[in-house]
Formats: sequence, structure tokens, C-alpha cells
Amino acid sequence: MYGFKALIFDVDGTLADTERDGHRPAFNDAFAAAGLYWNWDRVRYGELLSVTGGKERIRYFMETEGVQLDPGVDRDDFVAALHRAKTEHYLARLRMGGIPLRSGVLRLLREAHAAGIRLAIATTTTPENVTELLDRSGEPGLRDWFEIIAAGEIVPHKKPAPDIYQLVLTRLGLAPSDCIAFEDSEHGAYAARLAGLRAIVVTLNDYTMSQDFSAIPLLVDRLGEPDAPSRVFVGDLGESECVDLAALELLHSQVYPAA
Ligand code: XBP
Ligand code: MG
Repeated sequence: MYGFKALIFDVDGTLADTERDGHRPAFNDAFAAAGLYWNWDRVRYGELLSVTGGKERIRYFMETEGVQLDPGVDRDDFVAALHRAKTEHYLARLRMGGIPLRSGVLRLLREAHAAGIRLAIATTTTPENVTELLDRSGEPGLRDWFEIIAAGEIVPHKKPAPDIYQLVLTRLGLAPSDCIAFEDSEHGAYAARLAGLRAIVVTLNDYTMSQDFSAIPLLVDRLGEPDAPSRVFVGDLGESECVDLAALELLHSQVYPAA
């Protein structure tokens, strides 16, 4: 029996390394298809990731570049149409099979599912991006293992606001102390903490390596596999070589010591 009841996963950067090789080229595909000269290279995209939400990111880019639209073109409609195109390009990239789940993600999900640990998703990205990623994971029916897939505009404020995590906790009917959150970014970890979660695992990636995770109890390079162990930057896996249920039980007991 474990001290926690549910695992709540972020998507982009956590379940899969989607940003550099998925979202970023999909934005560029949509810009090119719209006849726009814009092109977000890896460095520029890393800067733009400070803005969560694809539509918000496009709008921010337009403001910083001083983009003027033709008279009569509504900015919100323009951004929404461009983002819809980007999502179609992103889904097409997922369907080409280009973006696998990160190391250890499927292993941990299988362990948790087998142990009856409840699973949920809390993400800023567009909902169909999540289901398509899960459907391409190689695990039939993976999307159905998640009781809740809370994504995108289902809440008024995106990460780093706590809204999406608060929604998941409410839908699960659980307290923050019953759950462990998995994130990759400062914005995501901040959102989880604002929602009251303290047992948080951050798996770093190229874009988040230099961010501030000072309040995070377990910071690793990957969830890992027994033959591809996690590299631990902060925290402790106990006897485990990777982030498995035993390591999560240790984390939970450290964050919430028995009264
Ligand atoms: C990451 C995001 C998303 C993606 C792009 O979400 O901020 O905006 O970058 O997806 P998370 P959309 O880390 O919370 O999964 O274009 O659909 O927003
Ligand atoms: Mg993320």
C-alpha cells in the first residue's frame, strides 16, 4: 500500500520531448503554409517557451516583433486560425511516429496502472495533442488509463497559474498530499506548487536544464529504466535505480513524514 493515491503528469517535456522536434517545427510549418516569413529556430523557441500556450506564444511573438496585420484583419481570429493550422501540422508529425515517450514514462505508467494507482494529466497543450501522443505510445488503450486528461483551454488561466492542477485535484476528489506531480519546467512546477502539491518530480530536458527548481524534492534527468538509470540532481531514489513506485513512496514519505 502506498502513501499516495494518484500520479498527475504534465505532457510537453515530461511525457515526451515534444517541444524541440514537434511543436517548434509545427509552428514553422504553419507559418510557411500561411506565407509568413517567420521561422522559430531552437534558440528563439527556447526563449518563446517562457510563454505557455501556443496561441499566447504566437501573440507574444507578434507583439515583440511589432507585426502589423492588414486593415480589417482581426488579430484574435488571425492567431486562432494560425494556431489551428499549427495543431494540424503537429498532429501530422505525431502520426508520422516521430515523438516517442521519454525514458521510463511507459514503465512507470504500467507499474502504477498495475498497482491501482490513479492517473491524471494536467497540461497546457491542446487536448487532441495529448490523446494522439498517447495513442501513438505503443500501449493500446493508454489514454483510458487516465481518469482525467485536463488540457489547454479547459481552465481560464494556463500554467504557471494553478488552475489546471486545481481542476485535476477537484475531479479526482483528492488532496494535494494524496498526489505526486510530474513536470519538466519552472512554470509547470510553480503551477503544481500553487495548487498545493509538494511531492513533485521534475525530469529536466534541453530547454529547462537551467531553470530554477530550488523547491523541488526530486530532480532527475529522466524517469529511467533499470538498465538506463536516472541521474539524480536533487533528492533520493533509495534502493531504486530509476523513478519507480518504491522511489515515489520514499519521496512521498520524505515530503509528508508520518505524524
Ligand atoms: C507546454 C505548452 C504548450 C505547448 C504547445 O504545455 O506550453 O503550449 O508548448 O502546445 P505543458 P499548444 O508543458 O503544460 O504540457 O500549441 O497546443 O499550446
Ligand atoms: Mg511541460
